[in-house]
Amino acid sequence: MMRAYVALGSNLGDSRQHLLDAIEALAALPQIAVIARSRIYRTPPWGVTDQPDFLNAVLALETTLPPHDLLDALLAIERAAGRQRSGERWGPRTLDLDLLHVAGQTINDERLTLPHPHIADRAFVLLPLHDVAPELDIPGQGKVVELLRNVDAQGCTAL
Ligand code: A4P
Ligand code: MG
Repeated sequence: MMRAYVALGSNLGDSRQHLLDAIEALAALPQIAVIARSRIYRTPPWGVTDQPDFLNAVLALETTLPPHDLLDALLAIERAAGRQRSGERWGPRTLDLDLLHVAGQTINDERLTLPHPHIADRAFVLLPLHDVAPELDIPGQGKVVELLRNVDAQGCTAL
């Protein structure tokens, strides 16, 4: 069993429902147990700012799936939610599922980077991650509670 953290985001359609459906879809997989769920946050768009606010959340999972198989499961759930890849980086999406951290592993290949490289820059990731794992150490970045002190979380509100 490995502990994994997954970030959920949506800013198209019924975003809250997309997040809840994704949590249900993950929990329904026999190789995955959902251990903890953050609050859902409304967050201003980061990166490309000319798009609707996002809803973001984080899940803690226990899983027997190796990291690449877990990524495949996340991508399948995104597709089922009608995710269209427009090609625009950081653009709007019905559902985005990012793998943040898997048992402290470091991976860098063409399909998967672990830990997720941008955790330290993003209040929309750190706030919900802090709900479920404040003491978690992100290899190469730092402890969640400390990283959160160094980002601007103004404008992010828990639903
Ligand atoms: N990939 C590599 N590593 C990972 C990983 N750790 N987790 C690969 C997930 N995927 C990983 O993803 C492209 C490929 O990345 C995947 O096929 C996988 O093989 P994608 O979802 O198509 O690309 P993307 O999400 O559009 O690009 P990017 O740069 O990852 O966008 P982000 O970082 O997800 O940012 N503002 C707020 N407030 N809240 C948000 O949730 N999200 C974004 C998107 C921008 N601004 C936001 C939010
Ligand atoms: Mg993504």
